[in-house]
Amino acid sequence: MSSTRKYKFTFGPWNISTGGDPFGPPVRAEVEYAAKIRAYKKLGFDGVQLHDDDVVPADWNAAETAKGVASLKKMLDGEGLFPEFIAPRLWEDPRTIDGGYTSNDPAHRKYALERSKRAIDIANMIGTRDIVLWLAREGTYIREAKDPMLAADRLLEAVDTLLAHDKNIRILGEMKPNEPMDQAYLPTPGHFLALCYRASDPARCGVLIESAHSILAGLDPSDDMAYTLWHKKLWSVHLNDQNGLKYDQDKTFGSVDLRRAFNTLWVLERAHYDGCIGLDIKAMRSTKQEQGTNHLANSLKMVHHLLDIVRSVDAAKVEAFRASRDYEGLEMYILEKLMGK
Ligand code: XLS
Ligand code: MG
Repeated sequence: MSSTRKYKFTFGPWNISTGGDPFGPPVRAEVEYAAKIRAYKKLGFDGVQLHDDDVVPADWNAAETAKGVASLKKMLDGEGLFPEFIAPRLWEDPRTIDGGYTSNDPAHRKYALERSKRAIDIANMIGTRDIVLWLAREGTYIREAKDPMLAADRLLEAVDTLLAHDKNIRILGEMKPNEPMDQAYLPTPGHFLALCYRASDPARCGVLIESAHSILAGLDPSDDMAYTLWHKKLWSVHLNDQNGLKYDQDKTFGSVDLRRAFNTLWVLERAHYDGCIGLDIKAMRSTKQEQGTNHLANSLKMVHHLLDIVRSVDAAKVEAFRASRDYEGLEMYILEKLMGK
């Protein structure tokens, strides 16, 4: 069955990067912020994902913040771009060394909450209701460092505090099992979903799933997404790819496992997923300056190519293969589709 569903595509300014990694310095010059914003439409994207400090520096006062937000909003409006979400960056400040909401230091927990509330205020000013929590440092290097049940209390308390700060916002947990922590708390979408149902307003608590994060947890992104869709709580996705259980690679969508990427889009398309499709992709460190956005263009191209394949799959044929338990036949049907045969 063919379809003409239109998706909204987004990425974050951090996806155009200088290529520095833990083992070496930057290899590309920093692209000026305004130039990054101007690149979106040309690359075929509709919206921008933002950390709080991608909008304004975290230490600006209220007046500076309001002015800074207004100026970025003007820039986005001028380009016809929408802001998809604001994510408080709770992993770079010295006060988040031991985590934000689950830090053992009460002053640091307070900082994390205050900074998150400020992220909500920024979201309101810039015009989005979605707050993404990537809980980067909420976890431990050694299990004895924190009380894991108290940590769950604190995470729930944080979500409730944010939901109470603004009655309109939605919280989207973006879970990742490890890196930078050895073990993260709430390591998978399923864990965060369970917490949502205990939140003060479950209807405003949902999930953003990033393919690489599911793969790092040994899970299949399409099944993670399908289960979350079943809960009506898949509110955003970050499509990318990942070569096994290593560091988070954020590779071009479909570049490692074409069939896994196909399955991801098959699930989204068939479930009439209506959230944004974010492409959280990193350029290879070896990429030259003038090719510094090709990973984004290529990933978007991969989404469109795979959507064409998804839309060419004959649902009746699939059902017939299923009914006759001919999974060998079904597999070959899908493989040939992927090979354009
Ligand atoms: C890191 C995350 C980050 C989020 C937003 O792994 O994917 O980029 O999408 O904080
Ligand atoms: Mg992400």
